Amino acid sequence: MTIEMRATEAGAPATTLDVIALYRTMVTARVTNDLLKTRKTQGRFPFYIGCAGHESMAAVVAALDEEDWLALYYRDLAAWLQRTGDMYGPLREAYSRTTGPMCAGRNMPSHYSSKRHRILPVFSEVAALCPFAGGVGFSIKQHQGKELVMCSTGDGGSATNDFSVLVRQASVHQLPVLIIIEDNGWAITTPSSVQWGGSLVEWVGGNGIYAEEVDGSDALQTYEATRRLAQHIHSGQGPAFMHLRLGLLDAHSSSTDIKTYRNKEEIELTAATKDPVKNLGRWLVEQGQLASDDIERMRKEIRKELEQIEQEVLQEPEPEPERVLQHVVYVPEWRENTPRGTKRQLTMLGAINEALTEQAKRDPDFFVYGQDVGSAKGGVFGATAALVTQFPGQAINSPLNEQVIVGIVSGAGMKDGKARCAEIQFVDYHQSATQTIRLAARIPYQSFGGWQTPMIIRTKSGSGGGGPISSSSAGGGGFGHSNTGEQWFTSIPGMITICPATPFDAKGLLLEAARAQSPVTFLERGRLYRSEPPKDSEGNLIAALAEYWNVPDGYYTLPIGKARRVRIGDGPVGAVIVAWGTMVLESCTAAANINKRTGSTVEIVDLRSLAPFDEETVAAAVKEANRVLVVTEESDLTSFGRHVHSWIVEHCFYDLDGLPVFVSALPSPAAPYNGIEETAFLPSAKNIEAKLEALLIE
Ligand SMILES: Cc1ncc(C[n+]2csc(CCOP(=O)(O)OP(=O)(O)O)c2C)c(N)n1
Repeated sequence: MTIEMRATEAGAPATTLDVIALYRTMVTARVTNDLLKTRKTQGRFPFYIGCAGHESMAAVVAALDEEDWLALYYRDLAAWLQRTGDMYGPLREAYSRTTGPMCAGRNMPSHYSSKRHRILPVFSEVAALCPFAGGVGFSIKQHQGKELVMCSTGDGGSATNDFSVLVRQASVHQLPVLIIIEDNGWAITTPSSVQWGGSLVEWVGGNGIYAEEVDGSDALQTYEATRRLAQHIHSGQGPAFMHLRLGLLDAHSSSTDIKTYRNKEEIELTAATKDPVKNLGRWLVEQGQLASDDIERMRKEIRKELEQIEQEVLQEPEPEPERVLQHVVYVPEWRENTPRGTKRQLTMLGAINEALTEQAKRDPDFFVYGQDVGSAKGGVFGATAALVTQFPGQAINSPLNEQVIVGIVSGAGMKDGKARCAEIQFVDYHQSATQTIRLAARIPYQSFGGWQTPMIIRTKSGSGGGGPISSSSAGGGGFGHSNTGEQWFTSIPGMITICPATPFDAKGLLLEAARAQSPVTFLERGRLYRSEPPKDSEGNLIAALAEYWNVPDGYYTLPIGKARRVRIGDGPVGAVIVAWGTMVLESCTAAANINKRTGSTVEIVDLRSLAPFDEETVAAAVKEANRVLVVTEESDLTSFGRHVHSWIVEHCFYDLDGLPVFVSALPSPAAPYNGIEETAFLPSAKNIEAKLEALLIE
């Protein structure tokens, strides 16, 4: 049966809905739900979370176009079925089969995901997909696409930061986003009255987003409302919001006992009045479109079909243990390329400016998004100044919200597989975006390679500004401006972390980062932004490193995961220093001083790339020198430097003459503001020289 749906807004086209097909999808969702619930109770798999009461989401999807993107949540089985028609998928994921279309059996069931069907990968973290959905909407708008992105979450989800982030992204940038709160009255045992004060429609509406409350127990009303809101978006009037009132017909999940928090009367009333499947079935019978028998027959047919599907699925393979490390991280395969451009001496800031404009030249979709980056100053440090001049429109100002920034950039990257760049002014401030960053790095693993999240996060890190520690006074960054960052990012599986020491490396590595399919954190040391090449304590240039201040014109890339070896002196190597960022300069100064005083040759291994780090080069250098120092600007707590130190002990033990020496900042929160304390806190050439000297005479 098809029915003409009214055009409820001027200019909105009337549409035809096959109501019986919609009803069948809703029944399929309910029957699948009941089967999986039973199988979980029978102990056939560990967990199930259901959709009963939320089946009208099939009507939402029916009202959208196939090209529209979906950011669902775990109750949206009906939406999955409506979009994909795939009855196998939910069973394959429940039984953890490698054939699972969402995550190949790697994640819990009900985590809907399909690149082919434009369904973004659902997280267990409630509403965590919201900021990514904003990024997809941003990209649609940038490309002047005709589609929209629909993002749904529960009433509990409406209280999350992620939800507020999406509201802000959508309203500030007027994105083609339809946000739906599926309000079933409960967040596990907490009633929705605890999630917001006043009216949700007014709350969201106050952001300039058109908002409506809709009865989700009525699938046809839900369909009509979705058409209306989609039309609002398509006509260029900005984002829309639906507060969809539903009833939850089951317990929260297979781990919850409904009777412990809901009373019998309320459960019965909900079942009697808010069941969208029953309500639509009743309406079809009243309309004479179906007989009561038809409904029962349909249910049985579907159950039989599902049981057959289940038998097939049970023959399909479960994961082998060997695949556990597959799809953790995608490090781009470096393509040999020789920089041909004329070399000029540049600062690291100059090199970064050039990398960003080179990337914009190659990819018109590339942009940098962050606070102040679109101003003539080019962000607080001027890293995007050239982009602003040469490619206006590709350096875009964001609101002061790091999660908004990361969501926009990662969502846009997921949509078309191309990296854009987020600028976080100081690495300390990434902290409000931590969840989104970590999840972006998890997406390829969770979806078993179904999705990639290319994205560069550029951020100023390390103490203060103004030149290497040994050649300048205090950086003065103080708290909030001087954390190093590697301790936060190198611990994220799936994240690539880079920390260049020289302008040449900064440009080549930043351009290579844009080729990565995994997120890259690019730690720019504030002290190195305008730094001169390093000098020894008598003011002589250290030529072995200084050459990397000469930067070629044009495009070139350098490999991620490869360290650089810098040798100070001509004789056999007496010790090797493993360092990165500012500490490479400090280490070179220390090594040059030692070489001058004692004649000893010292090698510096500049890791450049921290995750992954170049284990092969570190091992080879240790084998040659037998004595090693690890130097890090991080506080002496659990840190990346400690990890490298421990790795050397574990893997190079028999090549060592003694315990590797560890040099770091002190175990306090970050570099204090005043110069005296800051100098006491940070490692510098002086400390390194003293440790090096002791090690060499050991
Ligand atoms: C960020 C986060 N906090 C807590 C949880 C644990 N948790 C899982 S579901 C849930 C309730 C979600 O309620 P709601 O958004 O209303 O959706 P419903 O399950 O009621 O459909 C909670 C607290 C989680 N998964 N994520």
